[in-house]
Amino acid sequence: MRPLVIVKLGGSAITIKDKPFTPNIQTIEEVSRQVSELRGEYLFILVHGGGSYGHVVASEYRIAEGFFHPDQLIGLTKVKLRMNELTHLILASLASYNVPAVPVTPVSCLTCSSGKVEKFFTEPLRMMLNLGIVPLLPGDVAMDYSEKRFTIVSGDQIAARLAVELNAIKLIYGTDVDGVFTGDPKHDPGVSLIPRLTRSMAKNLRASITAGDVTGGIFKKVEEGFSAAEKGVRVIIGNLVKPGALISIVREEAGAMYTTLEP
Ligand code: IP8
Repeated sequence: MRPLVIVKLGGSAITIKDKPFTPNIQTIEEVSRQVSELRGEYLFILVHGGGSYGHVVASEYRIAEGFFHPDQLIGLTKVKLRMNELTHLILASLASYNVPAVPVTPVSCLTCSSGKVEKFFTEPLRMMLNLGIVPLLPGDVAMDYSEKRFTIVSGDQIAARLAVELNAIKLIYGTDVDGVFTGDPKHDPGVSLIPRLTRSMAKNLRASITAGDVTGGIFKKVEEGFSAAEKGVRVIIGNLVKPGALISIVREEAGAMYTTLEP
């Protein structure tokens, strides 16, 4: 069987983050094209983030805090509606490149406890992979056994968990910057890319950078990424907005820019 690569399509890459409910169609199309080109060599699971779709509504209804008021319940519906829109756009794009993808809804096949995935019914995913189908999963709302009762489960967490459980050879976190930098590349032109990031480097960086959304997002990814890297998955953080970047990251071509996590 072809080796499995899991790609997390970060919200910053596939949506325009500061424009509510706006997709980055160019990136979605370019990723689809590259997946169709790589499909002969690898099996893929694609996981996508919320970007300017899910996060806007999830924070309006404070879904990640768990259940504290019945008015939040309609927020679950609204998050699902928005995330379904984004899933649909990606699915349509994959179909246009003849990639046989099937959307899988995490809220229906996993449960959480205190925001962490506990049980994950992965059998349908395994059966899809056996057929060469590309499962497509969004970050999602999820039911939670703790007093939270519901939560948001990030695409980052879903991707890391699946990478370990399904023995992926690579887990790629795709974002809109080249990887992890010594500071925030969007605000400081003097920063440099860290090609190989260890846990202790990440800890020091985290302490020294006063996080905005971008850095906070990167560190969440790094944390989830290390949980998979420590179990033998090769974890890479790279830029999916650049044309052709997914192919050069998956193949780890010489000269390609990205950060690998070194457990
Ligand atoms: O963007 C969360 O996924 P993420 C998605 O990977 C929702 O953190 C539903 C807000």
